[in-house]
Amino acid sequence: MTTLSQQQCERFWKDGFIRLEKVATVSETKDLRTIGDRLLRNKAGYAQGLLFDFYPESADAEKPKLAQLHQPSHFERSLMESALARRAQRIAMQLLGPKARFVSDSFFHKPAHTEAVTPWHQDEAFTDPRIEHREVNFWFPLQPVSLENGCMQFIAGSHLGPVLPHGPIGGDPTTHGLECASGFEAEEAVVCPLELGDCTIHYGRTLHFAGPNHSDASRYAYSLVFGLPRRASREVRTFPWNDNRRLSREDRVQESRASGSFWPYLYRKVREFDYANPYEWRLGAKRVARLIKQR
Ligand SMILES: O=C(O)CCC(=O)C(=O)O
Repeated sequence: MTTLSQQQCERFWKDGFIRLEKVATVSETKDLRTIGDRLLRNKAGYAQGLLFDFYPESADAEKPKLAQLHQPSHFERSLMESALARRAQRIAMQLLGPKARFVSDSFFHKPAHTEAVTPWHQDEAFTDPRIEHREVNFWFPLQPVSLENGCMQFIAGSHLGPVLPHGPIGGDPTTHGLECASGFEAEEAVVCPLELGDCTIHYGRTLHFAGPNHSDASRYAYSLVFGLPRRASREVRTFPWNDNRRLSREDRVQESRASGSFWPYLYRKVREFDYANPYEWRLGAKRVARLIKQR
């Protein structure tokens, strides 16, 4: 599957998500699994705060309940240059238009026999409310997924409403993960089991969840996010759950930038900068002004 039919595009915009078959080849998912396994085993990104637990990071950092490695393509260039990433981008362009570009990727790992769920959330709840994010997220399981090992579930049409109130998991301000507790009916969830090579795509505002992993094996997933150029939000809104957070991973981000990782970080920012978007220049100028003020 390399292109969406008109009917599939319409279904995506009606429901806020879609389930697609055979987007990746089995060999592509096996390669992804090998890469993800290696990066997670080597703790790639931990020092930079890119590898973290969605749940409160316990003293036993060896055993995250739901590990997320954000931007694995920073460590494994081939991920962004793959035929799969290009295929996904073509589909993203069908949904969002020709300006859709790569935003980020992530590996997720949920260990065997865990009750830990990926709580109900909207990806947009993690963002700055002053900025409008128009993004689509491709989620590829790296083994077949069902209710038993934590497949994705969605609330159809939830992307048409507002960003609902969220809070950090368990009310712990050091936790990366957010959960949405109200404003929807979890019983209405659409469960999306998938075979190897299949994926779901959801919009950044669509409510989603993945259940516990009751199987004997780890559950891996790889996600690819594409978005339109960012612009100022047309709504005046606040996401108070993002105020006063003290993410444990953020401490590592700051430490790593202070201790030598600043230049690679700056290099990446310069390379990934959206030069054609005047709004990004405004945001960049504000950020530099803030940095100068802090020194
Ligand atoms: O893999 C998971 O359990 C969660 C993935 C997710 O929430 C996402 O990709 O937005």
